[in-house]
Amino acid sequence: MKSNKVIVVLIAFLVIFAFLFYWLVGRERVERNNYQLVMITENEVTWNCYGSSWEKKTNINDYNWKKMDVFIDGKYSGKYYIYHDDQWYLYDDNKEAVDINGNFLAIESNFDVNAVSFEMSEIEDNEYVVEELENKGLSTGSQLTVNDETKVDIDNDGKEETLYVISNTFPIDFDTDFSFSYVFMEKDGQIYDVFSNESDNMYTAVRPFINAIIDTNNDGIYEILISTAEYSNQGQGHILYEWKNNTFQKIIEN
Ligand SMILES: [Ca+2]
Ligand SMILES: [Ca+2]
Repeated sequence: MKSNKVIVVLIAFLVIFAFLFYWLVGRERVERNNYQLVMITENEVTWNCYGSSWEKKTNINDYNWKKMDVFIDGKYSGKYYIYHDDQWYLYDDNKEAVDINGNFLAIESNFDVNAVSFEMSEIEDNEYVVEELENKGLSTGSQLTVNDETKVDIDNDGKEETLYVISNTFPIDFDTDFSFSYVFMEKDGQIYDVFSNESDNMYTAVRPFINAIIDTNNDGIYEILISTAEYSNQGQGHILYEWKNNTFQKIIEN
């Protein structure tokens, strides 16, 4: 009887040890192997995602002549061969050049990536814009140069959230000594900030836009890629956010 008990205890220990070993060492490896994704934006940097860990790669020429899923201005455009020289170029199956009119995003993955084909439209109801401006201590009568929204079920709960982009950057017909840009989400009557940029100098201010709404890790929750344009239009920045614990968190940026 006694030796039976010892065997049971030993087996229990082995099971617990195997479970802990998998949890600490194997799980990450399994995750890395499960979902892999490469995301290429207009910068000369690619983002590679293995499970939940992201890496930046600068060897962009490795992707030359790879066939990838291409999105232009948030809309799925098709599978094209991509090629980088002084900028990114696209080619179809006959190796004919395809124009890129808009913001380019290319994706390669070992799973079926769920991305939203979305369109921005002018904000219909000002209620949450007024609330956001008040939250930021700004005049609710502030003139805007960007005033866009789109509706998406970001958190996969069956109800659409609204994503707002507002900005007073790069004005043509008015002056301002304070530039601001905010991207925020309204969910169940609450505002959640995604991106904000404020500047006293209009030449350093940046204007954001929603570049992609895409589930990069296949967990059913969409991530949001915010890209930013600088006044000079020379540079672009990119930040990927995830909705986690009721807040937007940066995953990776460049
Ligand atoms: Ca929702
Ligand atoms: Ca996700």
